[in-house]
Amino acid sequence: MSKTALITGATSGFGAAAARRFAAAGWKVVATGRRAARLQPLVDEFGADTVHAAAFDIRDGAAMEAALAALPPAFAGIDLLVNNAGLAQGTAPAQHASLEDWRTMIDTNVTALVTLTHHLLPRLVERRGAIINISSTAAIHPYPGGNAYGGTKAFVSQFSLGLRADLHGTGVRVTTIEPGMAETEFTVVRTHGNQAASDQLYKGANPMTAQDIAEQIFWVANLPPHLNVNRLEIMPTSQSFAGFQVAREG
Ligand code: NDP
Ligand code: 8X3
Repeated sequence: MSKTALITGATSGFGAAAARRFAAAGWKVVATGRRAARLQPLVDEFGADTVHAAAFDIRDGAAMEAALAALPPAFAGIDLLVNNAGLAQGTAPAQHASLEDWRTMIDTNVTALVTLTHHLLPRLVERRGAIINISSTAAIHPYPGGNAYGGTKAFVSQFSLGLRADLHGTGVRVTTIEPGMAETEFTVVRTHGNQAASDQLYKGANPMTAQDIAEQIFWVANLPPHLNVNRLEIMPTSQSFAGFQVAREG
């Protein structure tokens, strides 16, 4: 019998590519995101028996509960939760950053992620399922302007390890994937719609693609049940580390 994956943020980027990857391999997929018009093509492509579209704002707790309650029976037994929906907003230094942007990131990347996880944990335990949380290199490697975004992703990485400890003995696997630079709609969203800035960032950088990350999610999910990848940090070869910065007097 085919397994079922619930993938958040399936309207774009990693989530859309992962939804396609799992559906093409015979998994049932619950695809979520706010933009319903982006989910419908997945249903059209793979069929309503394979993809169930659930359009809601993941920050809206009542809408999330309603979407879960409305899952058709064939999609209700979730084997894999891919917590992918998320965003960065802004690159300003903390002292100039927008509090609204910070709250949006925390509400989406942290609060919504733990809420959905809390709702689905009983089903995942029952089915000896798996959770894959999409964090970021920003969780581990700070950079100027990363402030609250890095903080949310540090939470995701540490929460994943904590879940792993608590789920000891249940057979439920938990992985956090920490990608570096990948070209999706991420930077357009981060810059509040500046496509030129996004194009400039990725120009000549040979960044990772959504498909690259979808392949890692699929690989982790399909490992034998006795193997658990705790953390997977992955970057494009073109990206690496810079040194500490020093502010000098005078
Ligand atoms: P995209 O902007 O292409 O996709 C983000 C997805 O998140 C969209 O499907 C969007 O759906 C969904 N989403 C955002 N806010 C909400 C919301 N309030 N309610 C429901 N869904 C929401 O970016 P990526 O694919 O790159 O990002 C996916 C994840 O990967 C994020 O968590 C991001 O932080 C992380 N990441 C990205 C990296 C990169 O370089 N691209 C690197 C490391 C991590 P919709 O707008 O339709 O609601
Ligand atoms: C996205 C990667 O380096 O822009 O999480 O923070 S980065």
